Amino acid sequence: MHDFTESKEKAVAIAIGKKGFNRDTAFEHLNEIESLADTAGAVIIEKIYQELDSPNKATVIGKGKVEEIQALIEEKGISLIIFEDDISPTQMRNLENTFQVKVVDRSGLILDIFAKHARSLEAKVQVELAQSQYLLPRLTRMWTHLSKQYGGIRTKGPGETQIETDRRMLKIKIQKLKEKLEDISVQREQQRKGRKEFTQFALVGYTNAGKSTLMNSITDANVYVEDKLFATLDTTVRSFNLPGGAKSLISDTVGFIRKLPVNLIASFRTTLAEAEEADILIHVVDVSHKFFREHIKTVNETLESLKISQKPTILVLNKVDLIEDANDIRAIESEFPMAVFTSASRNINIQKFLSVIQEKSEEQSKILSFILPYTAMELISEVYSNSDILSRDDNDEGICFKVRVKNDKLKILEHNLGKYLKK
Ligand SMILES: Nc1nc2c(ncn2[C@@H]2O[C@H](COP(=O)(O)OP(=O)(O)OP(=O)(O)O)[C@@H](O)[C@H]2O)c(=O)[nH]1
Ligand SMILES: [Mg+2]
Repeated sequence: MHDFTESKEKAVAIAIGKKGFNRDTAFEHLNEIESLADTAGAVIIEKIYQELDSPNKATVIGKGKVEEIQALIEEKGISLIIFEDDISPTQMRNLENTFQVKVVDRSGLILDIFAKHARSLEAKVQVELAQSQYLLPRLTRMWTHLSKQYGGIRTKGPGETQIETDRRMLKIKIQKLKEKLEDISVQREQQRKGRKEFTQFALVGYTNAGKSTLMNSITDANVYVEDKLFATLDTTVRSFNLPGGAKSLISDTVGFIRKLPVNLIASFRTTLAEAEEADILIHVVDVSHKFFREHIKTVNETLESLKISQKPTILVLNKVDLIEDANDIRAIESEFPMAVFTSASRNINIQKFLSVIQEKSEEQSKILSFILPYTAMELISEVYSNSDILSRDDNDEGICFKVRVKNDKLKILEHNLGKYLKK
């Protein structure tokens, strides 16, 4: 991948949209690219929006725009062109040949950021897999990074045989990375097994919404927080106590964004598995963002694609401290009557948030109290494997249990406990 980190590269961001597409939205998408570019280490000198009903097959933008950008490159010392959406490998190649500077598209840019932020082995393997898959059809470009790695591709004009060799090597690498990921996912699955007895919450949401800040405000996780996109790429799981005392688990993981590259979602499956396993999702939104409704929609669509949109979900409208007009808050309150408003960074409404998640968790499970005789070995072990023990008191009467049982296990456990249950 391109390395933007050495110095701030000057870049031009280009978006195209069909005639009549809302310009405001188009420029918001360009602003988002600007944040992504900033995170990657590039600075956008100019944002260009072109209305086009059908993108040019060879160069995406029209001939006139190509010339305009060419002039801009020379005049302002631009070294990078960023497309707001994805473009084809051929278009990328053509444009690089014309401009003689690097051209990246949305997926390429996001992959760069992920590569830069990956810390754990798991995140690194996942990013590398997604990058390799992205790279495969684009091997003929000036991939300086790859040339370092394989010692094969020169900056320009590699021979066909060399490209074929590289492609074969890349395919082998993809296979190896997939196997590695499979191993990691088996280990993760093992770790998760031990947690089934607790109510598990998973923070999900658009990148930069404040998920990690919220996690830190209720646990001692100390997850890395930054005003950059995709600060978090790993999953952190921590326990915390609900106001009623029940121990629960909360996980913080990678954030979502519009058009998250598909191969990234696919390879981040292991990390996202935490959200898949959760009992309750906590959808965190930066409500101060002008386009927060679009963010909610994107997150919902991503949850759908992960097949977890049906899970019980709590909507948290965060960064409420940044909304100045109380009327705006009231309007949003009536639009989202079920939501909790918080400021994770200023600790506003965190107690309320905790009591809402407690309520939701109680809807998902029930507390049972009963006394079992010491001889009921099988029942005792059944209780242990199917519930969260809140208290156990061994006395003359027998073993007094207070346990939390998740709804899916409730019927059978209640049936088996039968006469021992206090009515
Ligand atoms: N004003 C304000 N800023 C907040 C609030 N919550 C978080 N932030 C800031 O928003 C930025 C992003 O916060 P994070 O907690 O890193 O967001 P995230 O959702 O974990 O982001 P990614 O990990 O990048 O997906 C940081 O600069 C936080 O300090 C809030 O309630 N109010
Ligand atoms: Mg985070």
